[in-house]
Amino acid sequence: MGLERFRVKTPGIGALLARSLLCIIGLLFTFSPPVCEAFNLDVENPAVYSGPEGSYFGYAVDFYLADSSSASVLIGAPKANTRQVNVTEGGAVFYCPWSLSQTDCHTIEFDTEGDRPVTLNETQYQGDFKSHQWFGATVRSHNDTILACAPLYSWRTEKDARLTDPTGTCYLSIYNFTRFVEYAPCRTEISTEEGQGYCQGGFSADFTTDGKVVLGGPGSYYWQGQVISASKEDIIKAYYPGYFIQSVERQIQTKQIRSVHDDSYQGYSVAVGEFSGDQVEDFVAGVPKKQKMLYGSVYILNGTDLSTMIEYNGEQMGSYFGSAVATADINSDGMVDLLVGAPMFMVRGSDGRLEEMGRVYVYLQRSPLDLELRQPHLTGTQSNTFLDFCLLVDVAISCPYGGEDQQGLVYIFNGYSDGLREKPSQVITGQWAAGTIPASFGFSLRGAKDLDMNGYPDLIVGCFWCQ
Ligand SMILES: [Ca+2]
Ligand SMILES: [Ca+2]
Ligand SMILES: [Ca+2]
Repeated sequence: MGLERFRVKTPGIGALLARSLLCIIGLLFTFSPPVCEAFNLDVENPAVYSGPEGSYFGYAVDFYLADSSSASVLIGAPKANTRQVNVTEGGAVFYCPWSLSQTDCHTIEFDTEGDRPVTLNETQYQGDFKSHQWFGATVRSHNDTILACAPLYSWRTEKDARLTDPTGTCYLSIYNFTRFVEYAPCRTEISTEEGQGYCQGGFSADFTTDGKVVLGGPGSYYWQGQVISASKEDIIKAYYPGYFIQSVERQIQTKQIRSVHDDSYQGYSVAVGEFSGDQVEDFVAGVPKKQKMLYGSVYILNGTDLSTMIEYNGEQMGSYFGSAVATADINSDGMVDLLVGAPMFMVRGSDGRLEEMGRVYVYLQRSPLDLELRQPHLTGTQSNTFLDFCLLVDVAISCPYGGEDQQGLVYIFNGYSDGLREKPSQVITGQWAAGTIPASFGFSLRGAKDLDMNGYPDLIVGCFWCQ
């Protein structure tokens, strides 16, 4: 297991890079203007962080920049063992202070408790099921706040029938590790698969610029999926230890719709950005199994009420269009643009066989609610891209199982006034011997933040199976 951090060493003149990342299953993008022409990530001297064997350390990554004087890296290890009593592989998030020489990471104590009991009809039952909950599969930071989720967390509903519902749960570390609160918006009375019982809240997550939390829960309502959002302040106010069901003021969520939308997985991926022309940031939700033929969709949801403002559909059956979404101002015109990944997109190879190459779609925002799909699309050139893409304006696109030995590849594409360049400016390869297990280099990516304070953004590449 390892996690590589690359420093930018030789940026072009006037380069202040914008960079964004998009990954399928987690996705990444942020950016800052202006677009630059040339830069290189220093891949010779990456800082490498490692975690416990088998913990999937690197499954999720993010920067943590709580103040201007320190920088660090957050690393999710969803199969890590914790000190929680009687919990097996509860999962953890590691905090790794940035330094080239030092690799001492320690876990963040989001939740130290084992499974909590619940009393029903004067009988005590096990209320939580935290073993194998995948805590740390999703990690996002916003200033001095960290959101980390366990999408496979289950609880015993407060119903007479003994049900355990995988609602998922999330925790926030607030005020720079001084307080921790739980946020489990799918743990409601609307249980079982017809309600929010199979929500897997926190399967995807993001923060708006002003610190609102947005969660994807792709399993709600017979896997229609849903998107839920609340402000950090309201989540903190609603938190009361010991209560399984919380009522968060002003929380908004998408509702159940017609059964034809069952099994479409809305919220498999989420992102934020301003698309409607007001000052309330909107949400992008991937719906990768939308429609009977699994073409997949992406919705742009109004940030005020979550109504669907725009819907884009995939072009190929089973391509998993929307399993990764990302927002960034790729062409530096001041308006955020949208990137959508379809990792299973098939292309006919030279031998005539169809191969999963993956494709990324770039939608440039021309004016509010008016996005233009740029051509040509970025299509993978290596088979076995399987899951990923990350982009950078510079967009990084990763193919965690790409490359001849499936050791994983990360491509860097430069942005320009009319979108993204067709050819990558840099290709980074996983730097370890290929083993029998695909290395997953690039499974998670984050960029656009500056760790070593040299003025150039850095890139974190997670690799949870690397040896
Ligand atoms: Ca808006
Ligand atoms: Ca733009
Ligand atoms: Ca830097």
